[in-house]
Amino acid sequence: MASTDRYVVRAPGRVNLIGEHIDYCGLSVLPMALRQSVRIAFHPRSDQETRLVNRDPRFAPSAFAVSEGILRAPAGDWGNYARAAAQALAQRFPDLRGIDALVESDLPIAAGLSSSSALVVAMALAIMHANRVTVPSLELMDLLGRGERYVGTAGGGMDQAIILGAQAGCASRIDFHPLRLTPTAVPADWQFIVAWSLVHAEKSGAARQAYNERTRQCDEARRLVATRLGQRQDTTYPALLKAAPVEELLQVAGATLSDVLSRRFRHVVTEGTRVPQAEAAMAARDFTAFGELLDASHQSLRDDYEVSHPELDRLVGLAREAGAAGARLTGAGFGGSIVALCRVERAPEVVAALRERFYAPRGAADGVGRHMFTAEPSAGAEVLTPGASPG
Ligand code: NG1
Repeated sequence: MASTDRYVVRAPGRVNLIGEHIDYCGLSVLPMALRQSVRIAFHPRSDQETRLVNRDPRFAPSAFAVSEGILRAPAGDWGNYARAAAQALAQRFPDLRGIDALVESDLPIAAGLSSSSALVVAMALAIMHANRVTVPSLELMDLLGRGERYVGTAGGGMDQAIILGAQAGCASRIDFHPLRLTPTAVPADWQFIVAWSLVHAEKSGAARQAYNERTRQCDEARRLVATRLGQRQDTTYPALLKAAPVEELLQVAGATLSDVLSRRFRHVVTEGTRVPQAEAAMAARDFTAFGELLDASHQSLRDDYEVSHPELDRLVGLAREAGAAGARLTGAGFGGSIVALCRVERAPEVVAALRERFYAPRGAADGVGRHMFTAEPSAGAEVLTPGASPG
């Protein structure tokens, strides 16, 4: 059934530098793509069947037919991310053929680094390539952002956008409605370090419920504040931030919302203002200002948004003590990873301190290269030369 043509597609993971839990509020974010990626070697088939084998033995082979209504595998099954991509494309193009695919990845799983969206994007590019169909880049980001909700998470569109649209050497501000990416070069003497807390943030389990609950809370807070301000109920967060100064919005929120909703709202609007400040600090190479914004973001995520974890707080504290200019949890939280900023020449010291003070006491010093790495701002997803090895 499979043709003999063999292709390889690569989709990177991402680290979000700042702008956490606000993409689904329509506010801008500032991520960059990583060197670590999901790679799929594939053959086009002549029928709709799709067969996936993962080099990682934790993930059992998975098969389905590409169609507009693909039945889900049980929650938590990795094959659902491939199904999400296939279904999103099938809803747009009739009669797509499937692929035989070998999947491999050097991205830590459930670590807040978007291994799942990287799989969605890689799979979509593979199916598109096999069928010789194309979708303009911004449209594809949007299609896959919505498509990934197939797995049951009410996610925003940051991950698919940066995975497809990243530029090497740059972080990108992503604006939504309309979707737009604006790159800023990461200064050559800045080093972002990513460190995993050793706590999995399982998006198929409790973390998904907590994530979806945050999206509902933000929405409710937004409607109530808009109404109180005499605005339409469907006024967006970006529109609210244009309509009134942050201090006034926070005052109104304090007087209108429950304590919890008021704190969720405060995270969203303050984080929304930190993103353009961080982008400007990066463009101006203002290392100290960028570090302070990372710290403020972490505090807000920990105290107001309540998505941190004691192990993330510990890593952030240790990174700061070791000389990082700032550090914060990155991704959805509830476990996962932190990102810390330091000068390139200080990076070995910070890495050594985290190894000794975080990983060694937890018996994880040996695998430290898999748990912690220096982040290289990398290019977005691509189909590699035919016949190239996935490795
Ligand atoms: P991760 O870290 O991959 O679970 C999730 C969402 C993002 C964004 C962040 C929090 C998906 C696919 N990704 O990312 O859209 O909301 O949380 O900033 O749902």
